[in-house]
Amino acid sequence: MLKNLITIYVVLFTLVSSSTLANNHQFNLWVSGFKEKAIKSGISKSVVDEFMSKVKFLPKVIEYDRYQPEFYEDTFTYIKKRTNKNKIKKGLALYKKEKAIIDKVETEFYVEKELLPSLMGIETNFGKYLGKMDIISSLATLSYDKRRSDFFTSELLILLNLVEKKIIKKDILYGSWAGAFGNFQFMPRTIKNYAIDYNNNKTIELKNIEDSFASAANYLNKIGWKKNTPCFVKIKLTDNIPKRYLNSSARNIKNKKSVEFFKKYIKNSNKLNIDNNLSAAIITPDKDIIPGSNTYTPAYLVFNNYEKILNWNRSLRFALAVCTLKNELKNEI
Ligand SMILES: [Ca+2]
Repeated sequence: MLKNLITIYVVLFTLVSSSTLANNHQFNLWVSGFKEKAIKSGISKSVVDEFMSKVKFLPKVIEYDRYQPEFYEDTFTYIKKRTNKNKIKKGLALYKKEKAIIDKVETEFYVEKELLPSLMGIETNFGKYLGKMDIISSLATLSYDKRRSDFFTSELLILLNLVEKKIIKKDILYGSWAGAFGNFQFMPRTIKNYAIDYNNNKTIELKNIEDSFASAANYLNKIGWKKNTPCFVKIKLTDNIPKRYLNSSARNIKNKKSVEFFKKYIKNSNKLNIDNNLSAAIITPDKDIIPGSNTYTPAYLVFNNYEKILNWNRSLRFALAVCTLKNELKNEI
């Protein structure tokens, strides 16, 4: 019996380690191909060699990619966890501490002063969880993986380019498992398109308050955030709402109509204090995701600004949490 068990163990161990070896071999082949591609795209050989010779396949990154807990949490739990009293207190403390820069950025980029602390609070718990992954290896692992290879390959090329041009410093490339970086978790393309060296020291530091707040505000402004217009309102739907109006995917918010149009499907709609002409959509974030959930509850009427937060992170719950915290902070500031 013991002998059999040992044999099984040895066979399993051999299988596992040979598959790891095969995986590493395949990954190294991918790295060689990527290096050629990067050099052809105009990145210098010295930068490519420096960064891609140390790169590692990170099995954990693939695990995280396949399991994203927010998909399994119901909306109520998700929002409650992330916008509790402690969060509000920390958001207020951050605002008080950085009032000068936050007020300056508010005026310059037309974003409400409570918006940036809310985003930072939900993204990284006010800078507490910036991620400790080597993001070159994270991006390489996800580029090598088949699921979203093209997307991550181009993110990795952009990152190497930013390092080569010394726009970001090479010794601070630690972030989330998906390659996002800094107080607001910018992906390389977002850094390239929207990040700002606000304190004028010739480098963009996304863990620094001045650069990260101005960069986040610039990003929101450029993608069309409208200051002092609503993000969402919670509603109760009537039973006769046609199913086509219910959005449960963050990929593409469909069937937008005016607030006035939707009022016939909303209980107590006379109490809604929202401009009738605003373009809106209905989301029911638990539908299709939480087993056995009631299709119509919870339901929210969402507006332009809500979709801007989705640009940031394609999760219906994430955007609801950001706007909920924003409302809470607005009441206190
Ligand atoms: Ca700077």
